[in-house]
Order: sequence, then C-alpha cells, then structure tokens
Amino acid sequence: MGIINVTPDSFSDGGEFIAIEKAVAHALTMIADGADIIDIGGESSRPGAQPVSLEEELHRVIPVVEAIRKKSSIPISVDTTKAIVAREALNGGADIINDISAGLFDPEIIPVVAKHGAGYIIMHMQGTPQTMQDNPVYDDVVLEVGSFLQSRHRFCIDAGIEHNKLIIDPGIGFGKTPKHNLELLKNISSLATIGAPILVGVSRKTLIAALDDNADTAKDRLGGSLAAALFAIEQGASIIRVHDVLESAQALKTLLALLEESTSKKEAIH
Ligand code: YH5
Repeated sequence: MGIINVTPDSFSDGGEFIAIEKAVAHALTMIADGADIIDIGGESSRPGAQPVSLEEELHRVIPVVEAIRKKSSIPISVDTTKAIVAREALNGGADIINDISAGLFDPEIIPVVAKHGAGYIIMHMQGTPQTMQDNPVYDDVVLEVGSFLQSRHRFCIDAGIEHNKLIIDPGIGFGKTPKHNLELLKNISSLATIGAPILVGVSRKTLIAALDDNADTAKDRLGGSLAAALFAIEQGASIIRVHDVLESAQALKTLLALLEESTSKKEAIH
C-alpha cells in the first residue's frame, strides 16, 4: 500500500489543479513501482497534528480520488475518520476506508462502509492524535490491542460489513512507546486468530528514529522502515503501508523469493 498525503504542503506551490495533478502523478509512479493499493489521506494523523474541517478534508481528498480512478483501476483506500468523507470517497471511486479510529470518532462511518459493500481497515489507537503520545500506558499491549481489534471486528460484522472486506491493524505509533511498538511487531502473529488480513504501517515512523541516532529526519528512515516491513510480513502481515514503494516492493520480492518453497535448500539439493 502506497501512501499519498494530500495536506497543505502539497497544495502550497501552484494551486489546486497542480496539487491534484501532482497527487495523480505520484499515484501512477507508485503503481508502476509495484503498489497494489493506493492510500489517500487529507488529514494528518501524526502525533500532535490538528484536525481539519469536514469541508477542507472533502476539498482535499475527493478530487484526487476521482482523478486517480479515471486513470487506474487500482484499489484506492481513503484514510479518514469521517462518515461523510467516506461516503463521498466511495461515491467517487474509492474501494476501502482506512479508519484510524476504528469507527469510534464517527459512529456513522461503519454503516456507510457496510451500505457500500466497501473494504474497511480497523486500526487500534490509544487516545487521539492530539495527545496520544503524551504518556501511553498498557498492562499488556499485545493482549489489549488484540482484544480491541477482536471486538471492533465483531462490531463491524454485526453492522453488516462482510467478513472478507475487513482488515486489522495494530496501529504502530498510535498511542504507543517504542517499546510497545516493538512488542506489537514481535507478536503480530497473535492477531491471526481474529481471522482477518493484517496491515502494518511503520514507514518513516518515530520508532525507527528511536532505534537509530542517525534517523532524525523522515527521509533517513528507509533502512529501518524496510527491515520492520519485512519482519512484519514474516510474522504474518499481508499488507505494508509505505512511502517508498519501489524499495519496499523490491525488498518484498526478494524476501518472498528467499522464502519460496520450491527453491528451498531441501528441494535444491535434489
Ligand atoms: C497506520 O499505521 N499511519 S498516518 C509520523 C511519521 C511518519 C509517518 C514522524 N495512517 C497508519 O504514517 N493508517 C497513518 O513520522 C495509518 N495504519 C493505518 N491503517 C501516520 C504516519 C506517519 C506518522
């Protein structure tokens, strides 16, 4: 899954038309580089980020969804917690709603997804983006994240979202210390009992900086991002949410070739 942020930065240098064209060009590059899903977000959910209004988020995201849909049939997910943005995105050609609040910020979002027969990514977060990194505390982070995802998964099924449309995500960096994040990554396989594909987003996150003094800026975090993504796949994740699609796809193809049964040592000797 390749990440497209449609935030004020990408609007500042040349007006709205150019911002849309840039986002579309970025999406087409990611598709050529090997993305299987494009994730479009208009509200930053970084630690401390301020919310954007409904009008602003619609204005940022919907034209980009429509423009990418005109050029490609790739599955599009939209990173939003708002039911109205979800509805307009699905009407505009999106396939999946990526909701970092798991339906807890806007109770109408899950019914909207169910009505459209769309995909839904259920992510765990402790708190809200404004304050989640202030002092995250868990008794047992793996158990707590697992039981939250299990219960929201059940809620989505009961609300009419089909089983095969749901994806679960431990929410790396969302109300978690580096230690919590490492513990979750090491225990991703424990989420498999829920019975949904697992998505992991660790690309360029603060966890990488916490492990390497030379990774202060986001662009210096590629090596750590790749290592964590490959580890997540080995532990049972099916989807990795990344900024650097070409490098991630290459790393993934290499990992999968090395894990391939038919080229295993055992077979190769015969
Ligand atoms: C995710 O994990 N993450 S937005 C801070 C960074 C770098 C990246 C300080 N949306 C996820 O990517 N959706 C985001 O540097 C997400 N899973 C899902 N499903 C945060 C982000 C980032 C934040």
